[in-house]
Amino acid sequence: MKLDLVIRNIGQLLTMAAGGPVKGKDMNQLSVETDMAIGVKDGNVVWIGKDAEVNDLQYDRFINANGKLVTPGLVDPHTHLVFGGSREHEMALKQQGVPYLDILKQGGGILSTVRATRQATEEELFEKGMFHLQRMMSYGITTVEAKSGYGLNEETELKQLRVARRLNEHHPVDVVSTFLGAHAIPTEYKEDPDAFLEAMLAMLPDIKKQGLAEFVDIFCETGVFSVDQSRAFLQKAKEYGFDVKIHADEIDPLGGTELAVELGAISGDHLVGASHQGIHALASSHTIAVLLPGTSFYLGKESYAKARKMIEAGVAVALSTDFNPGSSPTENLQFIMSLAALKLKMTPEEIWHAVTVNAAYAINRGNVAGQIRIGRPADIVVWDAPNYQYVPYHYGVNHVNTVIKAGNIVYERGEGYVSSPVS
Ligand code: IZC
Ligand code: ZN
Repeated sequence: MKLDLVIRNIGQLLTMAAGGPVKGKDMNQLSVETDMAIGVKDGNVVWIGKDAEVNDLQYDRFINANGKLVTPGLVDPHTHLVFGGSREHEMALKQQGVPYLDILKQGGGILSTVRATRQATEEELFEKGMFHLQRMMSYGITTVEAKSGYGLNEETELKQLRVARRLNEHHPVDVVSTFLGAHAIPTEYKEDPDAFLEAMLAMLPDIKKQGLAEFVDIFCETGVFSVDQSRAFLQKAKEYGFDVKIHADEIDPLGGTELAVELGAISGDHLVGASHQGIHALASSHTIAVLLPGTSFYLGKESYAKARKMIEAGVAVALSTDFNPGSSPTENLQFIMSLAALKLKMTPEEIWHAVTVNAAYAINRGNVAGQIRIGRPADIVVWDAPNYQYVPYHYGVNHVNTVIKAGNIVYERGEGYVSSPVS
């Protein structure tokens, strides 16, 4: 059999192979193979072995990993990818100490992005989405979740979801869609949030029929939606056949973590204010904790999610950028890996589980993404890093050399880049 592609001379290979989400202390157990090679055919991984054995293989093309690190493509399981405009004008307010939720209460924040997204054409949103997606891919992301939630009416929510679908079709990165119609209370429903939630629920049969979203999410937060509203809303979403996610305990600890477990959510996201009970409930559930330290960092908060406590309790933790124009405007998941090390005190071993296998399970892609395995799509990153610890350590810059998606080379470091010497 002649292979399409072989990646040779891999100094450290992390396959992240696992039979399911990796929980608690197991997240610190990382299998590292040295002097390896990977063979790809028809988009899938078909061979993994020692580099010395490659001489027996036939192949069309090869990539020399130069003795460096190779991992699965990264998975970003929580982003607000499709939106109009940007919010740099809010930076001054933030510097003056105006809290995120106050900006929202004054009609800014999410509502400012809602106005821009309603005004934007579908084509404009698509072009902008492509731009951000391309940048994500350059940082090593090969699968991403994308939420709606900047329409808050039927017309614009559907527009956002259609854009996400088109992005999935036209860009190599896989885009997995979530309906977040319950992201904020739009001005026109200010006096009657329950009627707004009814209107968002009424969209679900059509979204299901058109296959426009796999998950339904809600922003459970002070001044947005309460725990009771979130419970009723997500229960209905489940009845319509959706898996559910929840923005829980991000800014104020309301008990959203417990609600995520109670509902059997595929993930509970943020969890900064998760209670002791909430953390233990998570540990004995199938719900994955998606932590987004970029938002604590960007909003200048003292408190971060208690990742150590979660991992010690036995929770499966994933990490994400939360890419959005308000609380985390960055596509750089590698920077989030550094924040996870510095602020969440996660080990490099835990961090790699959190951005690959666990992140894939958090968006129901555990069987196709987040692991390098025979018979699975070849979603692979060749890094310009001598070892896996190096990526979270050397912060704020891009360590990607080559990105391979479903066997195709989709991103290579541009000309003028000087590769670091092998240490
Ligand atoms: O646009 O501010 N937290 N939703 C909940 C966000 C942040 C996105 C935004
Ligand atoms: Zn979010």
